[in-house]
This record gives sequence, structure tokens and C-alpha cells, in this order.
Amino acid sequence: MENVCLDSLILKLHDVNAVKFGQYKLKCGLLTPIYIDLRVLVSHPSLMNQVSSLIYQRAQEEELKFDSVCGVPYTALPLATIICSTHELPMLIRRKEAKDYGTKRMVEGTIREGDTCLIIEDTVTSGTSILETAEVLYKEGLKVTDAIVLMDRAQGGVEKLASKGITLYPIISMFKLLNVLLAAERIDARTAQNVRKFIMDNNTFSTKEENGNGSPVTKKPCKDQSEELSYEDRAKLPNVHPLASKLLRIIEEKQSNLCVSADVTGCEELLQLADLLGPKICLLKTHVDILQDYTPSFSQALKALAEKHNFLIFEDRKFADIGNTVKHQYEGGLYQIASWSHIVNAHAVPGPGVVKGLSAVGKPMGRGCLLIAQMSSQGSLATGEYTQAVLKMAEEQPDFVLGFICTSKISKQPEFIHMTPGVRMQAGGDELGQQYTSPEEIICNKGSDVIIVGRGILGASNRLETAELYRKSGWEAYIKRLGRTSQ
Ligand code: 5BU
Repeated sequence: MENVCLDSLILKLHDVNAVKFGQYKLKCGLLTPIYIDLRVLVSHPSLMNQVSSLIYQRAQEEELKFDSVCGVPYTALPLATIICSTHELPMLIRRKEAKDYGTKRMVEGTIREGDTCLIIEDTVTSGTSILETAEVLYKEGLKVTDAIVLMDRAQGGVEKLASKGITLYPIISMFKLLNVLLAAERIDARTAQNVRKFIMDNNTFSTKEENGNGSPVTKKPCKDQSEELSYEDRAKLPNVHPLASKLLRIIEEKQSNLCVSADVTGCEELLQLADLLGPKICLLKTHVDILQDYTPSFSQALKALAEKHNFLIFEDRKFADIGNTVKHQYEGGLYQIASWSHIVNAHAVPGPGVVKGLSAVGKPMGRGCLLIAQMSSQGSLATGEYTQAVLKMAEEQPDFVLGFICTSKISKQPEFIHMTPGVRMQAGGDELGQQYTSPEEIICNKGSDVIIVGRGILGASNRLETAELYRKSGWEAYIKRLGRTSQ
């Protein structure tokens, strides 16, 4: 679906007062700081047509199979009418109350038992209105498997309907709406944040809710929501790894998605660097085995600096052995990495045992791990099916894996953090196969969350000023991404 077209639709909806900010009461009794009133659409025929064609387009994109269309009364009724009339589809009308004369039917139109009916709705909060309509249709012997909604308030409707066997396809989510209005300066950052908070705090679908078979329903993030959530919102997700949550909060607080790769060979220089750049970064990445003069007091001093400047430490150890060996490599030896590094990374080559071994040591200490799903270097073998297998491995052990090293976003789950090395203002590479991409490209277009910068900063004559340039560039790219995310 065209982004530009959605953005302009959102602005038009705001123009006609279909989106209001203030204090409003929802059907379910909740007081909300944002109200979506699409009833006004009937007074704006061109908007009606635009919305109807977006809904139909979505049905086509998703290749939905249905025999008839039913709009949830009343607002979605004319939308269904336009769609059915334009595309010559049979329509059904659900009555809100049965007539007390004549046929006493609850559904008007020709009903053929066993047919599938597509439900159309204007706004969804909890999904109850769609369910009510579906139940009336079920009683007539119809099937309902899919529904399309123009505005999803992102408060659990998708999940609730999924638990009842209906897939809901939202066209615009609340997060998208806020981002577009914010980018167009229709609302200020505070209002947007207020509404985001309200939405996050008022999910109407409980994770403990059960489906018809009595088995618990896992709460899946709604489609593409990860593209729209801010770092702060992601920090509050119920299933986010506590360390990922901490990192996301640091990023938001310091407005920095910059990880400096402190690839220097002396302890003193590394500590000076950490003290100098600490205020600018969310994460400091080390290669402890390139230090010429490592002593345990160095890691203690680094830990103290991490606390002083509120950043996390990431030892780029790239574990890649069987579980039992990595356990020792992580916990013991000269470096005792687990005792000072919040985050480590691992190759997935050995299979899930590598994560299990690391987790046995790190999990009780509140540590986390990144899986290397892709590499920045030329000719890397970590591509395609391998990357997909890494993703699956992470999904199976989310209590220890908090994200990925990758060249672009590979998971839609907003709980996972994507970190990308090979970042430099000027594109290009080095003579040993490193390939560079700009912070803007990495964050804004590739959808990654954290830029990892080494020589781009270390090689500069003024490291502090250059780190600030990278911080600013990474942050601005994130703001830009929030303002023009796709649905
Ligand atoms: P640079 O100076 O910005 O090129 O340093 C990049 C750092 O990230 C360096 O420490 C590498 O070991 C590390 N890195 C990388 O460049 N590419 C990868 O795919 C992985 C790590 Br994994």
C-alpha cells in the first residue's frame, strides 16, 4: 500500500475532524485522549471513495477469499456498499435490532449457508463490534475468517479476534497515525507520547485470555507494529528481555542509538575513550582480546564508567563453539567476560547449544546475547537461509537472545533489537573487506536500531565532536523513520 497515499489520507481525516484529541469516553467505558470518529466520512464523498478503495485493495493484496461483504453497522455500512457496488460483489446487511414485523431477519440479503463473509469495520478498539457482527452471521450459517479495518487503535483487537479465529487486517494503526500527525506538526511530541502511553497501558486483550479450546493464546505483536513503535514503547512491551528494555530506555533517554566500537589496544586509552564518549552512547563495544595490557581491574573500571555515563557494555566475542566450551569461555579464563559485559554475541553455526551454554552462565546474571545473523564484510556466508535459521533460533530462546547483529532489520518482533556494524558517514570500505553504510541508511531505510561505529569515530581528529555527529545522525534518522513508517 502506498505510504504517501496513506499519509495524505491521515492528514485529510484530521482536516475533517475524524481524529480528535482531548478527553473522550469509548464504548467500552475507557476515557481516551484520542477519538476517531469516522461517521463524518459520509459528508466527504471523495474520502469515502478513497477509504473504500484502500479496503478493497487490502483484501486483494492479502488474497482474501470471500463470497460476500458485510459492513459493521453503521459507519462501515456505506463503505461496504461502495466496495460491493464498484466491484459487483454481493453484500449483506446486518440489522442492529430485528424488525418486529415481516420476516424478523437479522441479516438482509441472500444468504447461502457455508458461504464466507468478509467483515468491514471503520475503527477497532477491542474487536467486540466485529465479533458481534460475526456471531450474527454465524447464526445464519455463514463463515467469517477475515475482517478489514481502516483504523486500528492497537489496543488488542487484532489479538482478540485472532483468538476467535478471525484475522483482522488493519490499514492504519494508531502508531502510524500519530507519527504522521507528528511529522506534519499537527500535534506536538507530548500529545503523541501521551496517546502512545495510553495505548500501551490500555490493551484490552489479556495474555491470559483463553481460546475456545481452553489453551492460552500467545500474544503476538500485530503486523508491522515494530516499524511504528518508538524505542520507549518497545521498552515497555510485556515480553521484552529486561536488558533489551534497559537498553531501549537508555537510547530514548540519551537520544542516542550509537554504539561505539572501542577497538583500541591499550586499557588506559579504552577507559579514556569510554569516559570521553560515554555521554554520547547507549552501548560500548569491546574486543577484550586485542588489549595488550588487560587486567581484571580494567574491567572493573569500565563497569564503573558504564554506570557513571549510563551505557551498557557489549563484548564482541563472537562465541562459536559447543555449549560446554562457550560456557567456560564466557564465565572463566583470563577475561571472565560474563562478570562485566552486559551483552555478548554468538555465531549460530554450532546450533542452539551455543545459546544454551551461554545462557546457563549469563541468564542468572541478567545478561543477554545477540545472534550474528548477517555480517558487514564482503562475501559473508551469513545470508539467505542461514539468516532465516538464525532468526528462528532467536525466536526459540527469547529469554536470553535479545536481538541480532545484522545489516538490516530481519525480525518483525519489536522485542528484538537489531544492531548494525560497518557504519560510516562516507560509504566505501577498507582493504580487508569491511563495507560501510551511512547511519541514515542503516536506521531509516534498513530499519536497524543501533549503529555500531569504530574507525569512523576513532580515526577522527576530534573523537568527541565526531561521536556527536554520529549520535545526531542516527537519532535524526530514527525520528525520520518514525514519521514515515509504512503500515
Ligand atoms: P569499524 O572500524 O567501524 O569498521 O569497526 C567495526 C567493528 O564491528 C569491529 O570491531 C568489527 O569487529 C565489528 N563487526 C563488524 O565490523 N562487522 C560484523 O559483521 C561484526 C562485527 Br559481527
